Amino acid sequence: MKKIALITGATSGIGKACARKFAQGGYDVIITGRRAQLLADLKKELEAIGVRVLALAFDVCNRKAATAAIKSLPLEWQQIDVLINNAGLALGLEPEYEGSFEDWDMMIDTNIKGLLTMTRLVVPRMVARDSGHIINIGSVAGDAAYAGGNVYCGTKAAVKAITDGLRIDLAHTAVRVTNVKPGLVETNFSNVRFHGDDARADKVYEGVKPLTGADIADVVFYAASAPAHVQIAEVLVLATHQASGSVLHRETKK
Ligand code: NDP
Ligand code: 8X3
Repeated sequence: MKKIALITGATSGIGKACARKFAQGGYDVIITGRRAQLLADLKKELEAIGVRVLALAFDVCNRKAATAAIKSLPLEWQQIDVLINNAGLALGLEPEYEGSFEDWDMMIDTNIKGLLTMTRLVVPRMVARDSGHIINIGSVAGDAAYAGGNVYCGTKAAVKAITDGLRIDLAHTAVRVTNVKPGLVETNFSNVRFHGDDARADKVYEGVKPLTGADIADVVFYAASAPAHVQIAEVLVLATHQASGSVLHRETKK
């Protein structure tokens, strides 16, 4: 039987690239996200590669819906080998003393609580059969705060601590835990962060060659493909002209 990967946030960006990479790598994939039509389109695309695809539309912040989705998995989809906790977002770049309560709640509910919900729902079966791999998408933003990053950076710092904690809790098992921490990746991330202000989003990538979702998917797939005794605990992946969350060299137009 083929291995199975479940990817949250597979409708766009890094998650979509992971779904493609794992499908190309021979995995059957469970793709999830809130936008059902995008999942249906991706399912069609990936099935053409010759793998099985299960599309589950739900919001990771809705614990009832997430629980129902995992509990409803048909028997042949229950053995999830790789859980990629990717669904997440940043909202706003205001100073903390001017930030929006709604934006904060959504980031915390998605990036921290959604990731925890999926982990709690999927990992027990991995423990029971003593195999599996959880790959969380953290961020360079979790290593150090940058201007205006406050709460988003806090959520990714939490992802680091939660990932490290899970690795400790699973050390007696063969289940592996990885934190992949990307830097600047050109996806829908900035359009979401700036609430649909695409011109402002484009400026984020001006004068620099950012990473792509496919670059991150390659790293995620590499971690999942390592020999069973090798646990890639954490990987920081930056664009060549990025040095940290707040240091980025941009080419200025002459
Ligand atoms: P995108 O906006 O392109 O994709 C985000 C994905 O998350 C979408 O598929 C979206 O699906 C899903 N998502 C968001 N909220 C929810 C929710 N409540 N329930 C289910 N799915 C949800 O951004 P990226 O691909 O860039 O982001 C993916 C991850 O990578 C995030 O965790 C982000 O923090 C992290 N990251 C991104 C970086 C970047 O520079 N782009 C750098 C470092 C980390 P839908 O809307 O259909 O629900
Ligand atoms: C997403 C990338 O630039 O906000 O985590 O650190 S950034």
